[in-house]
Amino acid sequence: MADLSAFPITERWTPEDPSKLQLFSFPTPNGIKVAIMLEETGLPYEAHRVTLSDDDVKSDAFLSLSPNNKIPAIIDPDGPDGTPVGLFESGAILLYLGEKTGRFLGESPSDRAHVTQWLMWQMGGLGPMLGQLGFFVKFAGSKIEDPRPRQRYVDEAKRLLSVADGALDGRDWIAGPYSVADMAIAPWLNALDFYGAREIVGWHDFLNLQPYLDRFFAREAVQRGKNIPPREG
Ligand SMILES: N[C@@H](CCC(=O)N[C@@H](CS)C(=O)NCC(=O)O)C(=O)O
Repeated sequence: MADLSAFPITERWTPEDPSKLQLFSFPTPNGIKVAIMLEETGLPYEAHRVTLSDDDVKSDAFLSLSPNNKIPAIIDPDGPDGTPVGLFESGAILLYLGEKTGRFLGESPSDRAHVTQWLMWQMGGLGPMLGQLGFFVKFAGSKIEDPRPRQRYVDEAKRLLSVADGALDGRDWIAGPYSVADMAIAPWLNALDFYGAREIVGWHDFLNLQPYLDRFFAREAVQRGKNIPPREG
């Protein structure tokens, strides 16, 4: 039986079976990427709900694994050198799980380079920009009277959507084969609905995006992973 006692987070979010991979997360776009990958690969895991409240993400227990105070984070009891490994940052976790299982990183070296490219595009562009758009459209930023910050993110979101729309022209998945890049990008595109921002970014002008989301959410593993861990309970 694996011993995870070296990870202080396990004192608060306690593994039932420490031989399984431990996921610490919440069902946001960044969180569900990892749950979807775990469901797609079939790796045995346990999910622990870490809410976005300071009591959770800024607790000493959580910071001991994720010093950036953000979900998701994992502990893999069966790390690459045979000892447990802890990781935060969803993109790094997706690459790690892809390498561990040999899946969803692309078949050829060229595919893999493109999968990495699109994953980085999501991590450095789509996620942060749409997150800011959400702040200015749905959350506290919507009370700011100066229209310029909001417009800046509306314009940037439109630009990014046009990039994704172009890449999806004539193909089902963003980098060729279905990959971790899709698991990272599609949940963020879907977040525009949650933000109530589809109209202002002209979602329906991008003809390839809704069919892409429909394909993504038709996958059984995505249907399961999108609610892991459950928001309440
Ligand atoms: N770059 C990080 C971003 C993660 C992130 O932004 N997580 C949000 C939820 S989607 C969070 O934990 N927010 C809590 C906080 O900022 O206090 C990743 O991809 O893992």
